[in-house]
Amino acid sequence: MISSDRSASLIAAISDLQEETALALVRQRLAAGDNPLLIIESCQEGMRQVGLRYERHEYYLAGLIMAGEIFSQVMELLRPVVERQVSDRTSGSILLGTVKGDIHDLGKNIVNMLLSCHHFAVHDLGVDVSPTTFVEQAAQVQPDMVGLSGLLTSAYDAMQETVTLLRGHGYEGPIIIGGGQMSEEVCQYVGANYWTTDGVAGTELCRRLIAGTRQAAKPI
Ligand code: B12
Repeated sequence: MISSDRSASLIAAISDLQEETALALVRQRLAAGDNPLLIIESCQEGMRQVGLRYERHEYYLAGLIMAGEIFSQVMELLRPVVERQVSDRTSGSILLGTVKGDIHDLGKNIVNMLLSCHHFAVHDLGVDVSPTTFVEQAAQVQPDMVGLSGLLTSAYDAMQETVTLLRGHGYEGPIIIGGGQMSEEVCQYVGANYWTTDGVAGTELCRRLIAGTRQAAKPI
């Protein structure tokens, strides 16, 4: 199978919630030497399709849960490969969390993994994190940057509240928002500095910020 066919099959397997097929395809792609970051990309597209099928009422909550479980298992397969392949010594620290009211964490966990591989100290506060907790932890950890994750439309307000509180308490570092529905418009509404819908690009941005090259990075 050529690479684009493997990618299409994996997207379809996730979209159809075919767990065994999806895992077999990931193993095949890894065995064929495919870049694990491209495998993550296919999985993300598969998850996006699950979301669309949920919107069309083809799937219900159970479908979202199942998709989440498949994705978690795929990540178990990919994590050691990503960890082996990334070998640079960038260092910096980030305070990361999914904002209040939102419990989606698969994307955030990918970003955690990618940044950890680049030797960032990642202080992951988990999910449904209140603005106050972000502020308390920022004061304690003194991170180089803050990353807010959120997938729900309702997360925009929680993000805005978090940014406002962080700034009000004197946090001056960059604030990056990430999640499938982020955009320039959302970024402006929230008052964040950067936005991304892609974990690999987001990781690259964090590395650039640490390297001090804060050139125009929106959109990334
Ligand atoms: C799986 C899933 C779930 C799982 C989540 C499991 C988990 N442990 O995360 C469960 C079942 C819990 C769930 C619950 C719900 N979900 Co849901 N879910 C999804 C689904 C299908 C996939 C999300 C996902 O994991 N994608 C894959 C990851 C890798 O992508 P990602 O999160 O975007 O992350 C990438 C980038 O955005 C970026 N990134 C993410 N965060 C950050 C942060 C930083 C700092 C950086 C740099 C980068 C970055 O890096 C990642 C890698 O590239 C989406 C569909 C979609 N289009 O996203 C719906 C979706 C997000 N869910 C939706 C809904 C409605 C719900 C529920 C309200 C359903 C319900 N009736 O209860 C609840 C809400 C619960 C809550 N309070 O949060 C809607 C949201 C609609 C909206 N506009 O608000 C979506 C869009 C589905 C849809 N199309 O309708 N869901």
